[in-house]
Amino acid sequence: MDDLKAKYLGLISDAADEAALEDIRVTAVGKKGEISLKMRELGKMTPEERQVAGPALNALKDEVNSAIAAKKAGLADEALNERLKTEWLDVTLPGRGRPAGTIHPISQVSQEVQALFADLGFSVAEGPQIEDDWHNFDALNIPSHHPARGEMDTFYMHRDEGDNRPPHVLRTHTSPVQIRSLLANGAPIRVICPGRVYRADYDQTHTPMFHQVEGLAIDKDISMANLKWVLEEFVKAFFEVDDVELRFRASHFPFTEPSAEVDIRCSWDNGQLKVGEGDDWLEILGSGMVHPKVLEAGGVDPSQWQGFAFGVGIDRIAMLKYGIPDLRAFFDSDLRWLRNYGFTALDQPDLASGLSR
Ligand code: 2NM
Repeated sequence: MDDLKAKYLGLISDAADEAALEDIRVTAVGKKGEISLKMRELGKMTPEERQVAGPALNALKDEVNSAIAAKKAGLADEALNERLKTEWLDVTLPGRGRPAGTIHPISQVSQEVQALFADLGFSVAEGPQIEDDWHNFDALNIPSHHPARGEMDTFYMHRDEGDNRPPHVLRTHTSPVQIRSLLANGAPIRVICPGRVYRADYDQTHTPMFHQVEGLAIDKDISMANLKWVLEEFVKAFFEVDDVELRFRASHFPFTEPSAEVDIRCSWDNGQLKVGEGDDWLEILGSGMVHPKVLEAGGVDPSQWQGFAFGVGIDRIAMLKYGIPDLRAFFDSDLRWLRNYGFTALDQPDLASGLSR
């Protein structure tokens, strides 16, 4: 027994790797191993012999098994240490940069606008892109004979013959989200609604899907003067200039009265836009005082509350701010274009450090 023990413990201690250990295990305590065969012979012994040999063999088997386990753990540690010696990494080295994706200019500008209006106390609301015609049209004082309702501009969801459910449309603006916000929260309210909108129009300057942000501010005494100030702050912060001049041109929208289209003073210098100076005017948004019927549709009493609303095209102001010439390239997913006009994911816009950097 002592010879067996010395032999196997020696072999185990000298084993070079896990495979050698496994060989030793099979030879010693495997089914047909030397120690296992000895245990089988217990049956042929006298009871007295067996009482001595049995426990001794069991102890030997246990000892061999634990020696193998200990050696195995030792080998694993050694192997790990060897690997660590060759596979080390200096985590204090500066990053190498990676071929990361970029933030699309539309996402960037949308976040810039949200950061900027958050600073003015506006919250952000989102809503469904498929709307019922009440939220998209009726609630916004767009009667059924209005041209905007015509099949030309609006994508209607399919209805089977005889399906008389109210029509659903791809929303043509984000105003229905403001109706939903009014119905959910009531007045006073300050909210902007960014998102995708859809119109059946496709040429140099129109895509059937584009992006809008609309703003709404309702309180007891909000006037056009507040609208003008908010829009000035918006334009100054967005285009990162100290001064702007706005021009309000009387206009017409069904959901506002009075309504105004807003231009900003600018100049074009070698195709490069300069905001705030020059002899040109650039139309950038539509606005007005929310129509009493729209307030009513939003569950707000127009004899108590009033306020302004405006709508801006995100794609358009993105092109203007970042000098992007072709609208349709926005939606081509061309990697070269995305790398050129995209933004790094690490620069989230905030007012303190400058919106775009
Ligand atoms: C515009 C122009 C003028 C507008 C109106 C509303 C609502 F829902 F409050 F009535 N939201 N946005 C609005 C007003 C949008 O876009 C050119």
